[in-house]
Amino acid sequence: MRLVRQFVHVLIGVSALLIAGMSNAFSTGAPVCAVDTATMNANMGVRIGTNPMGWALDASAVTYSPGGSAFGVRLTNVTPSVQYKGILLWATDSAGNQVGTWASAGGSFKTSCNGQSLTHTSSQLKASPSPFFQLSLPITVRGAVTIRAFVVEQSRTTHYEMTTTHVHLDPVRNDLDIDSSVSVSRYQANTDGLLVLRYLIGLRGNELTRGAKNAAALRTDAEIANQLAHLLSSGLLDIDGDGQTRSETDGLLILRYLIGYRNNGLVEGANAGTLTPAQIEAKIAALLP
Ligand SMILES: [Ca+2]
Ligand SMILES: [Ca+2]
Repeated sequence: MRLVRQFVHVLIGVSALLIAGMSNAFSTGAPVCAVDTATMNANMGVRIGTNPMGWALDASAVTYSPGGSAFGVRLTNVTPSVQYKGILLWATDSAGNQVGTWASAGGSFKTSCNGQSLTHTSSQLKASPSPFFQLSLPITVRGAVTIRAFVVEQSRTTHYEMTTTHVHLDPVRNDLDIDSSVSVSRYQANTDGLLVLRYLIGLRGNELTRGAKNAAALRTDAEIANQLAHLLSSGLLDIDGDGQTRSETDGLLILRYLIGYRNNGLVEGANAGTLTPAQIEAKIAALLP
């Protein structure tokens, strides 16, 4: 796995529950959305050791990004010749709620439970490693996420669990929902606009965010600063296109726009470049998807 470092450290526990010795997996996929060890023990035999067969869940990164790119997870075995019949894969948040949506992997696999689980389509033997199964997590997910897998193996009777530490990376986006209030008054002058203006003035820490976050804001103060740093470094806040990003022009343009100013009322005294009011409006509108 690649090491990735960002703000908030959380734990993604990766648990793999392995059953072997079954004569059959459910031939058309697991009939449940999730399963626990006790149920597995009761139905398929008590495990006989700790990871005796070398199975592991391999993640595409040590971070996950709520609202961002899909998080890849695949099933691997230290012995490539070991095959498996069935799999049930799902994710839970820190409260134990099943979260996220799996992308259909096609072929031998399908999603179930409205996309919240992924399972096999037949009990034919499948080679290791599996494809990378892609999990998308909504932006409302915060904190620890546990990816769990239940695998029906080719032979033997055993299952095991394991955990590994990951890093939560809140995704930056090319938009002006600075506090990530999402659907609740997503773009606001007195929160997002004020945050941009304060940041460009040079305020940081509590001075940046105090009183400027929507009650529904999902981003932490550190994540807000990271979002603003992203917009600044990518040049997206140079609204008037003069090659600089300044509070008294670009910051003011954004604040005015979010208040509702348009045309000459928007740009008067705040345009250091050569763009027309319409072009400036278009640049801001592009940051309000
Ligand atoms: Ca917002
Ligand atoms: Ca500028």
